[in-house]
Amino acid sequence: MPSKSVVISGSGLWTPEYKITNAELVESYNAWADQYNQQHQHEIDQGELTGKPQSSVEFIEKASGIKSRYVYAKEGVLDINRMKPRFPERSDDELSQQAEIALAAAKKALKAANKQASDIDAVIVSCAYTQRSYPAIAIEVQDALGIEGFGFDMLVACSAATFGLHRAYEMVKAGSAGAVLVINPELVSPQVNYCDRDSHFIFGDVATAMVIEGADTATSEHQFEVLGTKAVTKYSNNIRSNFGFMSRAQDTDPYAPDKLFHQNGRSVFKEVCPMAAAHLEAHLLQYGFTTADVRRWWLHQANINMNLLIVKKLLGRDASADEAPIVLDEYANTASAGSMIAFNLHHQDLQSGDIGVLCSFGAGYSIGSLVIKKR
Ligand code: CO8
Repeated sequence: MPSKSVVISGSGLWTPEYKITNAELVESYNAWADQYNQQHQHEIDQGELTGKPQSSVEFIEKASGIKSRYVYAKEGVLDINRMKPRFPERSDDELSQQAEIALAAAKKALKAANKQASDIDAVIVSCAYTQRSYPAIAIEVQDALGIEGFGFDMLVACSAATFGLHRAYEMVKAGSAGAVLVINPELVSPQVNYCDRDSHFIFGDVATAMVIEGADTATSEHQFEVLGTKAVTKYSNNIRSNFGFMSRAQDTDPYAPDKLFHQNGRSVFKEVCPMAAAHLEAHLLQYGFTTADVRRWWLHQANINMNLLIVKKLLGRDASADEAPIVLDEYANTASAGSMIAFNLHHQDLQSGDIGVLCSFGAGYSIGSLVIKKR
């Protein structure tokens, strides 16, 4: 029996209402740092504490390419007496914030895919964090949409979205699901340490979603055949958060900096770029393609210099914005959703037969890719 063709038949993007520019973020961080240094002047003078350094808009733009980010809740982030977003706790009977944004993206993906809830057999919520362990956010979304079948959450930090698509592809290929909804509600702002000069600018919130199904059932306008998926992980402590279900029992400060996102950014940059380039080259080779055959690269969006370097390594020349679109200037790093945002905003112009690559890389380390072909 010929192997079943699997397609991405629709995608959706939900962008939060609130935007924070670098200038706003730097102004509040610097005011907080001044206040901290004044309040701890004596300990800093005694060498017991280190003074907080100033942040700068110029550094952020040059080092990362990020100019702004969207957040679910702006209130609190810029308040120098709070330095974290404010999320009112919701009752068990209310929709959770993460399910709310997942739903918003999912509805757009279903519409683009020309699908009803009754056409979907499985829901995967794949992202860097879920706001609780259980019941799964995916099952909450499944219930809200009225989908039969099953749902589950999966966490793979920056590669959650591509790893989620990988699972969905395999499920459709194997016949265990006819159509799968993969959603990436990246609600990351609660885990950002807005008091850390080196990382306060990196992240933004967003939600993306895709419908994966067999080519035989797909009816949407823009369909991409998934030629294959490839995933790799290699353990590294260079990007880490120690917050977890054990935190309460460990009798340590649950708000300590190590319980939030922290990284050795320079090492990540140096180690991940060659890994990602080699991974992509090997993946393309599996189908007899070279990098020159790729019409569009929807790459992970963590740092513009990383993307430029990786594509230059692959192509042996600079890539144009049309070949490898950048969205992190506006959205910042949105954990696993970056390449999905790029796809959402830049796929409708591709012609039948064009080859594209979706790729993520980040904490774990983890790298995930899909080679796809416009139908
Ligand atoms: N303003 C001014 N100066 C600064 C600032 C700032 N905001 N930050 C750092 N500096 C200073 C440093 O202190 C340093 O000073 P000195 O030379 O005196 O020591 C100097 O600038 C240079 O610092 P770096 O070497 O750290 O600067 P880089 O050029 O390496 O840029 C970056 C820093 C932008 C962080 C860069 O290293 C980078 O982007 N690396 C890649 C990181 C990456 O891709 N990480 C992936 C993380 S995302 C992920 O995996 C998902 C995790 C799950 C989501 C978590 C959500 C919360």
